[in-house]
Amino acid sequence: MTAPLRTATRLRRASVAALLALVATLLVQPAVAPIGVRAMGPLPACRYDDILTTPRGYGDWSITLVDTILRVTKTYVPPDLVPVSEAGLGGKDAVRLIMIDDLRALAQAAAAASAPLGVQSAYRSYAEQKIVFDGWVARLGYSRALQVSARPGHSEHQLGVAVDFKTRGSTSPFVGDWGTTAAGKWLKANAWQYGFVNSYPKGDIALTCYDYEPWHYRYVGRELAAQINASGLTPRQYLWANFTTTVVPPKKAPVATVAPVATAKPAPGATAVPSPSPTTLASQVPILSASASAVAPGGPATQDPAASPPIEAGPIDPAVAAGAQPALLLIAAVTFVLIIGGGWLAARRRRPGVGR
Ligand code: DAL
Repeated sequence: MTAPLRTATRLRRASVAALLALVATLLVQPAVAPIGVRAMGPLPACRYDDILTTPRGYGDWSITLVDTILRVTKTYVPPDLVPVSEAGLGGKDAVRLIMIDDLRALAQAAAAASAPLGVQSAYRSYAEQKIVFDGWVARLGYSRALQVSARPGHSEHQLGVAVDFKTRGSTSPFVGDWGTTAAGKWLKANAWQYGFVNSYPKGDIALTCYDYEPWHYRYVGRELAAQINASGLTPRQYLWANFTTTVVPPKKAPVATVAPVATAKPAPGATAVPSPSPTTLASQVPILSASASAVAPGGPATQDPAASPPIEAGPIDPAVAAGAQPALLLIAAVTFVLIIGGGWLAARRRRPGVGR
């Protein structure tokens, strides 16, 4: 075999090998995020940060995610707040107009099922949430307050779509396990049909980052509530996986610490947030690492996602999927060059008078 012919044969073999490598790479590479899912990576593990959430327009009321990391601005005040009395419920609390009809339907259905509802607390401004949170800090200390109350800017109550329910005529849902009362049980089973989802279900503190709150429901509309209910995910997981576009760095920047407020007195508004359960955070978060479950006394905890597996078993990190692209392009380019080069050399050899 002449030298050019040997070269052409080698090139052809190399082409086939490269092609096989390309196919193998395509088969083993992680799937890109499914269509319709736009998660910005795995659900961030519980920690305390102050990152502006996106989306957060007033029209995005159903999909805006606030949690212990993500927040809205101080000036976020929904433009269409109306008293809950417009839904036939007592009290002066307000909610957004967009949910009034479903709130009324919910209340009527609950009453018809001998589980009459009242409202403990609904919309809270940034300033009101600060009073409430500071009240809990004074009462329980900063670390424990973080588990029962959102810092200002981080509460679903500021979105105007959250309602803390109670049993109509009772003083508070915070004594004992309100989830076992007639109203609590009825809501758990039926609220989604009216567009409401429980934000902080029992046993899910590792996912929600807050204590169990059987009274705290968030309105997302009937369609989305049905989807969240069917998914079996917490609202935080579902919104993060499907709608949130905020980029959350793996770790909190060291300068973003929120100073504890140790001297504030419990305010009247403090009754609007849950009474803490004696259960400790650590005892409720078996799937979090020790670093995640320990909230440092007097200050917010940070959790290193690298030290514990991500909570969300869901969408692939687009960055991971994107990382495979340059390698694939390189393999494809090499394959292309080898095939063309091999063909050219073979043709050249066959042509009379060209080479030997
Ligand atoms: N109690 C909930 C977490 C809030 O303050 O919004």
